[in-house]
Amino acid sequence: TPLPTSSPRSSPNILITGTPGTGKTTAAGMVADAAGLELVTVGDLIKQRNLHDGYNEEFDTYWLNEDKVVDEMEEMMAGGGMCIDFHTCGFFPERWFDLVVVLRAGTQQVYDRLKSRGYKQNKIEENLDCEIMQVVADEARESYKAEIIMELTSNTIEDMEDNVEKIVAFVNGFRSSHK
Ligand code: DAT
Repeated sequence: TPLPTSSPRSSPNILITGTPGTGKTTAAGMVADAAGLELVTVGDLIKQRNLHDGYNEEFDTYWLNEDKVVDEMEEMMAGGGMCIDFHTCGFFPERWFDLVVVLRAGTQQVYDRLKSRGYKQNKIEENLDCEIMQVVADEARESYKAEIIMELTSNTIEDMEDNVEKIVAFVNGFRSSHK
C-alpha cells in the first residue's frame, strides 16, 4: 500500500483510472461514500460543461479537450478530498493526486461489461486492446511516482469490496498523518 505523501492537503485527492469496464465508476462511488470524499466523474463533467471538441461518431464519444478539463478542475482539486474517476490519466497535473488507483480486469469481464452497456463492436475491441496492452497502467507509470500508484484487480464483487477497503484505509491513514 502506498504511503501518504508529504502533501499540503489534509484530505487526499484520489484518482481512480482504468480501461472502461474495469469498474472505476462503481468503485469511485463506493469510495467517495465510505470515505467522505467528493466524487467527480470526469466523463459526466465533460458532457455537462462542454469540455470537449465535438463528438466522435466513429467511437460514440466526445473528443477530449485536456486543457479545458484541467482548467475546469483546478479549483476543485485545490482543497483536497476529491475522488476523481476517468479512463485516462496522463494529462492531469501530477501534483493533484496523493493516490492513483489503476483498476485492471480480465478480457472476458471487460467484454461482458461493455457488451451489456451496449457499446458497438469497434469500441469494445478498442477497449479490450487497451486493457490487454496495459495502456492505462503504463500511462500511470509514466505520469506518477511509483509510490503513489496502486494497481488493483477488479474481476469479482469480492475484488471490488477489497479494493474499496484498501482505498478507504489509505484515505484514513492519510488524514491521520496530515492533521
Ligand atoms: P467503468 O467506470 O470502469 O467503465 P463501471 O464501474 O461502470 O466501470 O462498471 C461496469 C459494470 O461492471 C457495472 O455494471 C458494474 C460491473 N462491475 C464493475 N466492477 C465489478 C467487479 N469487480 N465485479 C463485478 N462486477 C463489476
